[in-house]
Formats: sequence, C-alpha cells, structure tokens
Amino acid sequence: MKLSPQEIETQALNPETLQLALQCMKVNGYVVFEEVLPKDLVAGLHQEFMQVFEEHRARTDSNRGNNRYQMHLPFRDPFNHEAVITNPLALAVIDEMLGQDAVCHYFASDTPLPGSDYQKVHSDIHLLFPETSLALPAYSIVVNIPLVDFREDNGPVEIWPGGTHLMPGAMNIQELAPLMHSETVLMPAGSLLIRDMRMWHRGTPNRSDEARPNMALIYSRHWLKTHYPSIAISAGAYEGLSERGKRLFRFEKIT
Ligand SMILES: O=C(O)CCC(=O)C(=O)O
Repeated sequence: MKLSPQEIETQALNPETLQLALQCMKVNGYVVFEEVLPKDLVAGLHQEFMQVFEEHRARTDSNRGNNRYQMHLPFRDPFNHEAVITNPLALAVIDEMLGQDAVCHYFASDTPLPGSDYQKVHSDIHLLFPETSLALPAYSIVVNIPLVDFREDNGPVEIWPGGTHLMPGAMNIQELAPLMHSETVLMPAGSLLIRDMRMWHRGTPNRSDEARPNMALIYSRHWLKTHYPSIAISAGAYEGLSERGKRLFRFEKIT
C-alpha cells in the first residue's frame, strides 16, 4: 500500500487505511507499507549492516542455503532506532492483531548474496493445534525492512498469500505450493512488509551483483514459546528505550 504523504509525515495511519491493512492481514496474510522509513535512516542502516555482515561472513558459513545468510543483529544504534523497533505504522497493525501486550523476541536479518538459490517453500512458525482443523487468529507477526530495493533480479521474497496463513493441520507444502498462486514482493528500501508468520514463502535467487539485506523483527503474543535465542540487550540500551520499547523487549536477556 502507498500511504498518503500526511500518513508518512505523521507516522499515523488514517482509520480507513488501518482497517484496510487489517483486512489485508486477515485475508492475504500480509500487508506492505511502501517506503515509509526516512531515507537517511535507511541509508545509515544499510551502511552499518554491510559492515556487521561482512565481519560475520568472514567468520561464519552461510546457514540458509548457498550464499544465503540469516544473521542476528546487535541491539544497538542504528539497528534499534525507535522508528525500527517501535514503528508506529507497524505497531498499529500489531496492536490490533496481537494485542498491546505483545513482545518482540527476534531481531535479525536475511541476506541472499549473488549465487543464492531458491529456498524450499516454508512457514516460519509451528501451528498451535496441528491436530485440529481450526484456522486460528494471528499469534506471531514478522516485520521485514528491506535495506535495498527488492527487485525481480536481486532475490525478492516470494509469498503465497490468500490463505496459507490459515491452513489448518499438516499440509504437503512442497506439492501444493507449485499449484497455488504466489507473488514476489517487490518494494523500495525502507518499506515495511508485515506478514503473518504462518504464511508460506521462500527466498529466491539473487541474480544481481550485490547483497540484498532484509531486517526481520518478530512480534508475538506474550505467551508464545519459540526456539529463538533471547536478544542480548545491555542494561544501558534497555534503559534508553521508550516505555513502549521496554514493554516490547521485556522478556529478553537484559544484562
Ligand atoms: O529472503 C528473505 O528475506 C527471507 C528468507 C527466509 O524466508 C528464510 O531464510 O527463512
């Protein structure tokens, strides 16, 4: 969705936009707010990311297939800027979908490099009651922030909207996905891709000559237990957060 200049300037959704975004989340499993973060913030995030990423790459093998890296992010400036972690446009959706006592428990990134391949189509979260045929409300949402434009040639995320987030029980994803509608999410740097963690998706090959970094923050209902390691947050960084930030990261490892 393209927001109005006023919505971007005030970082507040009109009531009609919020309702439309919520309907997109419920029906399609995702919504995109295009190019809503300040350009200078995104440029700073990209520059700092590439430095941290190159250091990580020098000491670590790729962990999401050939030339594709998942990397946790340090909880520090500029990554933990309030426009990133407590973004009002994303939180407007998250508050309605998960409730105001949701937590943020994952602070990381995905980066396909030139030479990466298709991933298997997958969902990012377990079903709560796989033995039933019930489609449940959302309980976990990922906010992706592209740090470069996502184009056809540089490995955009491919998604299966329109119901895969509501699939009850175990499905044969690999057999079903090729028979279903999918889309690549093309969006400018600094957009917000807000998606239900259950929605099927995959990384696609990066055929350009540059890395394609994507920040990933996961927000969940406070009772959800996952296998992700705690986010390491220094006491100083935690104290520097807004009240909302403190509440969102209250279950993480504050040292
Ligand atoms: O390409 C991306 O940003 C998403 C990658 C992904 O879905 C994964 O590694 O699980």
